[in-house]
Amino acid sequence: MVARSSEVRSSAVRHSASQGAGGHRRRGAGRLAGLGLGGAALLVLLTGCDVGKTFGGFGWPQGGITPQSHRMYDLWIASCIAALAVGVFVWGLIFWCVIRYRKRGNELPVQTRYNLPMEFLYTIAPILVVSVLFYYTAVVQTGVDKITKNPDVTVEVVAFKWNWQFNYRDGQGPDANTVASVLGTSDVIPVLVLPTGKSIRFEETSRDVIHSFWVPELLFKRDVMPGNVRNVFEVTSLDQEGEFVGRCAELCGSYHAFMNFELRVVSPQQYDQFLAEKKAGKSTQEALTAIGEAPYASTTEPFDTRRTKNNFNPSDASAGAGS
Ligand SMILES: [Cu+2]
Repeated sequence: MVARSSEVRSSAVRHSASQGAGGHRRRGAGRLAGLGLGGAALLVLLTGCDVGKTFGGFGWPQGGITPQSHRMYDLWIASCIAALAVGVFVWGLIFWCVIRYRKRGNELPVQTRYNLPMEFLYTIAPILVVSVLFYYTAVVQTGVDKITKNPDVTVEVVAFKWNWQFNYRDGQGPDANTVASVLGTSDVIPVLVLPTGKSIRFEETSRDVIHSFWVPELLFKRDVMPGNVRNVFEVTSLDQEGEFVGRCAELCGSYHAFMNFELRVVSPQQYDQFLAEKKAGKSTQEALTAIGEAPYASTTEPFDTRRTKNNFNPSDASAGAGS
């Protein structure tokens, strides 16, 4: 009891003695905070506008070909910079505290529990940070999910084990008609031909299990559901001509890994001609040749199904029956 009261007394004495140093300490904390923020600002300045490029996109894939992909990329980069700024500030505070308040003797240090401004700060600051991140995430996500009334092109994506069919439609929804179609087989990779500079709606449906339509350059994938579900998404434009590999991104069975297609982005004139050729009854390969494009996919190739009667025979009950 005696020891305790003397401890309290000595603490009180020290507390009053350190009042003068309090202002000094606050200035130190302010300087440190300023240093952290200044460091983050300097980092941005030194690396120029495209910070993402300097740091390899902070792990996010680069080279998106739609406005949506660029907005998602920018959100990611901004979030990383915000996270790093907060990180530098917090790490700075931790190291400053470790050094400034290291143990100097056996006396109890000044206790600062129930410091209201401090508790207010570390309650409000995280809420603010999360609110800002939430706001921009909601804005970008709403933009990515936006569906318009009259997209320039509507294509129905039909997935099945283990390939794709792309139906060019004359309208939106399940009641529209297919005017031309591209079908993948075990021997030929399906090529989805689409124009640059046009808004495109993808209406997805599956014939069997859940698949996922994924073109890495769209920085986007969406599940393709069986039944009456039509998963719909749109891109406001494709900004770059070229060949881009497409994949199934949902484990859908034995040959899931080989369920590839190719997205071929061409000029609007080439696209119109391609569609006209298809409507006239040409095959996809003939139509591609007619518009001066390579007839077959170049980003991926059909795989060997190895389904011969020797290694795939469902009637052979002894195989896998556990007998
Ligand atoms: Cu699949």
